[in-house]
Parts: sequence; C-alpha cells; structure tokens
Amino acid sequence: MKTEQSAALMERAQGIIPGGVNSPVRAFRGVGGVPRFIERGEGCRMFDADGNAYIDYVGSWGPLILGHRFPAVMEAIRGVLEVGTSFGAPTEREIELAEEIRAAVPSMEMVRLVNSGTEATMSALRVARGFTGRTLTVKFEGCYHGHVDSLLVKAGSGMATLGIADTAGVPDEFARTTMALPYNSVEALEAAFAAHGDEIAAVIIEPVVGNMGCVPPLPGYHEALRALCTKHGALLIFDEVMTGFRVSFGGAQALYGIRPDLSTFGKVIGGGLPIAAYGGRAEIMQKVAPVGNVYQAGTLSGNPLAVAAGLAMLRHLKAHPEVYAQIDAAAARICAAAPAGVTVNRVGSMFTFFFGTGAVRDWETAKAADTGRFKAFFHHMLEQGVYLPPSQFEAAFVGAAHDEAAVSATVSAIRAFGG
Ligand code: HOZ
Repeated sequence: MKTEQSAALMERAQGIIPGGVNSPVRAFRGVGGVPRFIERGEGCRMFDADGNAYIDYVGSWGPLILGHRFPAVMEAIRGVLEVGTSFGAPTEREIELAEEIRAAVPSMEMVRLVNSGTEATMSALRVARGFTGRTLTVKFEGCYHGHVDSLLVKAGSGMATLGIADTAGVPDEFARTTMALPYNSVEALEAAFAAHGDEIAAVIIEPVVGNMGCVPPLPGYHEALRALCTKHGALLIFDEVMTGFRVSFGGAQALYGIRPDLSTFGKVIGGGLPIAAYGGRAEIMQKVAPVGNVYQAGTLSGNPLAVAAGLAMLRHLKAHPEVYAQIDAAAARICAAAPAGVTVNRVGSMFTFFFGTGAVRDWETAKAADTGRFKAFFHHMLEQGVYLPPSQFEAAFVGAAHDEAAVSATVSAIRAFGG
C-alpha cells in the first residue's frame, strides 16, 4: 500500500503542529506507522492522500452513524450556507434541536448547547458543584471525559494510549478534587461514599466505556450507582458523548433504564459537525446563567451549521428506528469473526477486540491486553483496507452505511489475520 503522500504530509505537519496532529490518538503512536491523511469520505469509506480506500470503523470517533456525507445532513448544511453561518444570537433551530434531544432522552429536561464534549463535561461538573455546594468528583479509572483539568486523572483514550498516567499542567489542587475508582466495582463505590458521601458533588461515568476500548457495565452496576448517588445527595452524570444516539436512540440511559441527573452529549448530535450539549433536571439547569449564578458561555454555541446538521441526523434516526437493529447486527457479524482467544466486548454497534487477555471489565483488565498483537492486527486490517481506531484503548463504531459488501470484506479481512 502506498503511503508516500501521507508520510510527506506528516513530516510537514510535525514542523508546525505538535506531533503533526490536532488530537493525539490520530498520530498512530499506539500502533506505529504512517498516520493516514484523509482527503474525503463517502458512505462507510474514507480515501487518503495516496488514493487508498478504507472501510471506516472510526466514524469520526462515533458520530457518523449514517456515514460520511449523508444526503439529508448535506442538504441541511447547504440550506444554512444560504442564510448565514454564525450570528452569536439565538435561532429557532436551537430550540428545535434541544426539543428533539429532550424527546429522545427525557432526563434532559433542559438543554444547553456547547461546542465539544470537553466543554459539556466541564460545564456539567461546574453546575453540579454549583447546585450541590460540594467540590469532590468521582470518576473511573480508564474513563475519559475530554481534557477538563480535573477529569484527566487516570484517564483513558489518548492518555491510556500514550501511557500518560497523570498529565503535567494540572495543579495538584485540581487533581485532588477528583477521586478515581475502578469501573464496575460496587464495593469501591460503597467505600468511597461511606468515607466521603457528604463531600461528593457528582459521579461522572461513561455508561458504556469507549475510552479504554469498549467495556460494558456489569449487571446491576448502574442501579447500585444510581441508588448511592441518590442516598448521598450526589449528582449522577452520564457522559453519553460516545453512547448517545448510538447504543440506542435514547442512549445508554434508555438501554439500561437509568435516569441520571445530568448528561453530556458530543459530536453525535451534530452529525459530524462540532457541537455538544449538557443538560438534565430542570432545577439543576436553572442554576446556569443567565437564570442562575453558574457561568458558562460561548460565541459558537448553537452554531447554525452544526445545529442544522444535528437536527437532520436526529430526525432521520427518529424516523428510521430500524437503523439500530441493522448496525447492531452488522457489528455482531464482525465480532463473530474474531480470532480464537480474542476477548470481544460489544454493546450494540460499538466494539473492541482485546488481545491476549481474559474478560475485560475495568482498566486493570483492559491494560493487561497485548498491545503488540493489537498493533499487528491493526496493520493487517489497514493493509486490507479496513480502518480501525489506531489504539487498543478506543472503541470501533459500525454505521448504517456499512453495507453487505463492506461487512463481508471486513469479516474476510479478520479471518485472514494470522496472529
Ligand atoms: N479522544 C478521542 C476519542 N476517544 C479521539 C479524538 C480524535 O482524535 O479525533
């Protein structure tokens, strides 16, 4: 496979952009080799600067449930181009998007639109502290909630990929406001609440983890978490940046039947454009300025292009609930082709193959995976024209554009892996 153009672009990029990339995992440091510079996408495929085609299982890290350049999303974006791309003033479509989100996710009684998942989690945490008058946050080892200072403690995604346990640049005072517990351990939760129950403002969790690879909750775990938060007056924040409108139309909270106090949604609600949201119980969200005294703002918040794209995508998903059965079945077919001995974690259309380890239920068991074998698998698949997340500690995503031909080609590529 030719990679000369991507290699040349990477060399040029490294002279001006740290590591040549605007987000670390894309640099392929977790797998080595030449990061592919992408020129265009169409349906389930991406095409790089050397003219190689790939079946794409990153999907812009989740949001492209309908694939690249989905016609209704393109049409919505074109419509906005005719009237103006940013006003810094309210528009009717922002109300429509918030209403669509609330209709799909009833716990989102009130919604605030922001620009990225990081902004959403940062803001949700601030309003949780403002509402409860408490400071302490509980998160989980290997979960990633964007690059918010206090949430980079024992974080997954790029931090896990690069082996950075705790980032430089976060003052100890901030890090000390966060307790990181093992995922899926009710005992650890009980102990934390027994010791600090009246200090915990919020527990933030990926209800299905995507950022240490895909790790589902054990049965009963979310119920125990919900009960402990309620008992101790701490707010439960579901970070649905990856799971929202993905594991079901109503997100992980619909799948598991849990009502969090606050939720965060990311790129998925923009159909591939930069947007995110946080929201939840009205009495909590009424603390947000200009109604309350928790400040949060942004010129590009509710940007017309992103709002229109998101509306088009959510409306399509609402009108076509069969998409979920289709993408879950495609992911199941792909996972069924996993080589013997590989641990497969899958929830709906998100999945990860973990190599050389047993059951993966938390960061301790995820990090035991054989990243050398993952790397060999990743490059084998890339050579076969299948683009997986370039890290053992990220989830792959199947979308509605992955047709029979794409899924069959992927299954054949997996079967051809020699180990
Ligand atoms: N941290 C993101 C996925 N968990 C990757 C972001 C990106 O490189 O676009």
